[in-house]
Amino acid sequence: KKVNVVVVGATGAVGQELLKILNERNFPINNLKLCATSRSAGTSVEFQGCRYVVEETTPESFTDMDIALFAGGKASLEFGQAAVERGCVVIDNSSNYRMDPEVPLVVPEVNPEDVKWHKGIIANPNCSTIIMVVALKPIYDVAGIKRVVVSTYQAVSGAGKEGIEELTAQTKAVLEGLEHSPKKFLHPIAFNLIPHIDVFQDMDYTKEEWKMVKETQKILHDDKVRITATTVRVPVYRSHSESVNVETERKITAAQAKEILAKAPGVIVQDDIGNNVYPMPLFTSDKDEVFVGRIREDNTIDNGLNLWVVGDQIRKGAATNAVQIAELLLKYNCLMR
Ligand code: 2RA
Repeated sequence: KKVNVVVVGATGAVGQELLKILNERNFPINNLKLCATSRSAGTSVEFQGCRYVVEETTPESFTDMDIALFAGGKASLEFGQAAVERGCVVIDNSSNYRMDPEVPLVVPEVNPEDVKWHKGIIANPNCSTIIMVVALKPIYDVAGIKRVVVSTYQAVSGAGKEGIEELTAQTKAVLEGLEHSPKKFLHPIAFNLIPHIDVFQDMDYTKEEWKMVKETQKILHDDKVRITATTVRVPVYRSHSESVNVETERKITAAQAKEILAKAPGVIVQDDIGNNVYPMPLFTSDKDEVFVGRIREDNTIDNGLNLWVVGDQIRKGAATNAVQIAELLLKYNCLMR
């Protein structure tokens, strides 16, 4: 079956990656429509040898469409319901609906079946959450998880194209001894780390940190898993890295964890310290898998493990995950038209 697909926010970093992945995975498209804000409308984008003119998003953009992939931002608040009313299933990469109890929050390797109870909108989780939960789920299934302490090292492309441009321009300026005031980030990002992603919220944690807590519990269907996060922007172009300390319910050795993770869907274990092998963001970019290494026991507690988890946050953390959800809609036959 071929379906009609509309990409909203087609010209941004995630939108462009969505098109790349739809093409790579040979997603069965009948009609494709590309939409964006009025600022980007009129630009043309190539897809599978054809040029498409980007249209301004309106409620009518969703007429006769089966699946809408929203790249992010406020667009799904403005147009999500209009799409659903027209029988088009929304896969939304923004945080607008993620914690809505009526909206499934899906990582296909973790909770694919949640796609089945959608009421028109399915949310794609936050990038750092997706990357962590793909690595945690196989351990959760075997040993249960009591508590997670995670610190992230998030690439500038998590903040979009302007994040990438700012790191480049600032690095050049610093090397040339010139001034370059931060615009996209609150502080200089070149040769620096910023322990502040998104806005501050309850208990002095950032929204990004709360996303890792609440979204992980929703995806695992388990509010009892205790999670605490510190999220940090680092001067890396692409791929988020995470130091994850896990306290399991039952004992699991590092060797068992390696074996379980090696068999897990969407995970590649890169852990050969004898040969200095472990995941690094420079080498995981443009890949769909989540890479796990430095797998070792934490002997400060009874059932502790430490993991180093790295993944391309634009692909698995956003666009690939969204296209995988679209594939599940076809597999489970749960479109609305
Ligand atoms: C970031 N998590 O890296 C965000 C993107 N969704 O800023």
